[in-house]
Amino acid sequence: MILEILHFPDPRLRTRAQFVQKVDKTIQKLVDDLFETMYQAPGIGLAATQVNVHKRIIAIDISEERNQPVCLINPTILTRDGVECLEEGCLSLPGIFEEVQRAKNLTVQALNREGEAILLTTEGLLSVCIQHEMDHLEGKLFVDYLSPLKRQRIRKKLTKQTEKSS
Ligand code: GNR
Ligand code: NI
Repeated sequence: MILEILHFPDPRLRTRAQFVQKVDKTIQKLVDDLFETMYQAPGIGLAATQVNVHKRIIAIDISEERNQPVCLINPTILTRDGVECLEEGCLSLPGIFEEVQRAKNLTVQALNREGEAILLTTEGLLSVCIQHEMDHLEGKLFVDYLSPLKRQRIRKKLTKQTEKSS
């Protein structure tokens, strides 16, 4: 099922997500819907927060072939190292692309779609994407790293777009 993606400055994007207590059928269905929504958008990641579900669940696939899904439930960053500066986009900020500085190397602990504990070592784009998605779970967006002036410009641009389409 394709889910509707919230757009900045929707205040619901500022919600802090809750930990998943048990990875059951309902959670797995949500994971599948997140991937379906992410692939059709198309995006390389999607956090449950973006579809107004405030649970700590992330879907990622940075592969060209779109065949390497990474599902992270209750993710925690154990170690971070190095610096990566990439231009980021966000499905909740259509048409906005800005450079953000993040850690380059991570070790991340999470549960997978089966509810099993996994440990990931990541670098580059995958690390950036994980940090971007984990920010969503905290109600944070990449525009929060920009200057207030830049953020205000983006807010105006996106508010105008919404007015036009409604
Ligand atoms: O599709 C996406 N592309 C992207 C590019 C650089 C850094 C992060 C991302 S994530 C984004 C999809 C999205 O909004 N995820 O929350
Ligand atoms: Ni995003």
